[in-house]
Amino acid sequence: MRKLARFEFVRQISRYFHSNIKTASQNTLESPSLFKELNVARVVTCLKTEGCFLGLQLPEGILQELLDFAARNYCYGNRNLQHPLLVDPKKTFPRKYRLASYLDTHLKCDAFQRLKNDPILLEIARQYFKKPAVYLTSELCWSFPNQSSYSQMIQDAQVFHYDIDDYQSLKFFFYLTDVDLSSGAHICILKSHKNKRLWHQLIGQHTASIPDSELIKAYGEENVIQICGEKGFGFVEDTFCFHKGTMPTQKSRLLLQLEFTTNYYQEPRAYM
Ligand SMILES: O=C(O)CCC(=O)C(=O)O
Ligand SMILES: [Fe+2]
Repeated sequence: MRKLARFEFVRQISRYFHSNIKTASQNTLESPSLFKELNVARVVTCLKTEGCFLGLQLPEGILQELLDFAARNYCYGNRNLQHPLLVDPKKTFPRKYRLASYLDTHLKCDAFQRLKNDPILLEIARQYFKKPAVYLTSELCWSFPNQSSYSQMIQDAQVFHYDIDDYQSLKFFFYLTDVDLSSGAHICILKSHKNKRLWHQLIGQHTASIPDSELIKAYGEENVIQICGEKGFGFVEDTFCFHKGTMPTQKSRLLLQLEFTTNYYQEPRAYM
């Protein structure tokens, strides 16, 4: 799939085929949405034109539940099971790791399950894909102020890249800590989900090794947005947009991301 999905014309053609959702954990549980205020058509239009929509908001109760979960459960330094650590979101400070992921443990958190099955989030994805959406993967992860080499930045998704996890995919991101420019703002190059340079389609995920400055030049400085927001703030992005995280310099960031696609894959690429 990855070899093909990097090409825009292949993704266009794939829209006419049925999805392979037989094995997917597609959820049709009809619970009330946490995002009743959201205008789905507006979100979908924005995703089509800009590749990104800013303005999701977690209800306070769900945010608190996720933060409690994060405080009470182990996360794993640099995603290594040998390095369990407890991080209290109220007292975060620089750590010896660059990041710490809850790996799959957050799947047992009820608040996470509500998000994963949220009918409005699924509807946004369905209308955007023009096909049923399936949950593919997710991650709850800290990033800490630290030093990072260039190859670690590539590994940690802190250089511009695009994710090829299916022919169509959307990621919902939620900040669980306050995020400003010094605490891990996510950066997106709007409109870069379409009309990519042929070379950038050809080399696919290897675009991550192109210097950020070159990609900014190619897709326009005016399209680069640095996304800040208080805890509970969220946004949704077409993963074919060039995007990246940034390493915090002051305060740690806790981020939840959920990915929806049109096809299900047994072992999705969880990380870069
Ligand atoms: O950390 C971020 O803000 C971006 C993460 C990302 O792009 C990814 O996991 O693919
Ligand atoms: Fe990414």
